[in-house]
Amino acid sequence: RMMHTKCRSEFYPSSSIKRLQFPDSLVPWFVDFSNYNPPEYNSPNLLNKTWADPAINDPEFNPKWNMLNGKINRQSHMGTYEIQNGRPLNPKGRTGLRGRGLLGRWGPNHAADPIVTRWKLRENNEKLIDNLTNKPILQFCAIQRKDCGQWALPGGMVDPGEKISQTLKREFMEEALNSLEANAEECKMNEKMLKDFFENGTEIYKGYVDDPRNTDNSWMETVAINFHDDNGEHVGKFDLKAGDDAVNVHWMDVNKKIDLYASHSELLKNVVDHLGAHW
Ligand code: RP5
Ligand code: MG
Ligand code: MG
Repeated sequence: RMMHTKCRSEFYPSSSIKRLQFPDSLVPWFVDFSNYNPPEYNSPNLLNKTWADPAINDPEFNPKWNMLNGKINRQSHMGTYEIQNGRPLNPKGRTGLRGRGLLGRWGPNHAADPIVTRWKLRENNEKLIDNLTNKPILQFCAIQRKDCGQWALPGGMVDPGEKISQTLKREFMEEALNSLEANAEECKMNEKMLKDFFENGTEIYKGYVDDPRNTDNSWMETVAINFHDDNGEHVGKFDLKAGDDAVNVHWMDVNKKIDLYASHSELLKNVVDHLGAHW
């Protein structure tokens, strides 16, 4: 169950809430676990936030599960999810915690992750080759998350009605170029430079993310797209600057030892296979 472990860790992030612990064999909903009675957590900070759903028992809340609900996408990349007692069920199984925790949406919470890569170069601009694997070393644009301090992709939530291509560019600009604090002129310049680059991406993954914030009733999903600067003449030359929910940003060497937030290391492994890079 590679893709369903971080969301079962004992301590729920940014809280003192503990998840119910149980053996892997009891994760699937179809396996009988009749006395399963996990705690419930709903972050009080979500109430009355325009970007979040109301409480599940709010009489005004009439979500259309498994559908495009106005501008809110309540469809899952994983197929149809089940509804039990009026609540969506995590398609990967039990997590030991009920409620929506820190997540804004009941059911799927849609994100997009830009995987921006370049080759690691020697001083003479030749690709740096790993001695053992004989393969070129890839670097990706990594950010350090403010919420947990872990290194991650500069991804973020898809706003209602927003195109994924827009989310990818916007989040990259916010978290890796600090566009929220840049002046209008700098923003325009960055946007112009990124326009063509972000046009040619390769879809790497679409689906469930093993995010530590997931619960039995709310979970993260993403679309991860690789944007590769093959000659390092484009975004590979950018001056990165952390912003918004990122506290640090840098070009990180990619190999099997990288330990990233949620399922982000697995996403990078897919890029490595795709580009024939060192791992
Ligand atoms: C992860 O959370 C996704 O892969 C994406 O990177 C991120 C989106 O959440 P925020 O960065 O907006 O918190 O599951
Ligand atoms: Mg963001
Ligand atoms: Mg983010």
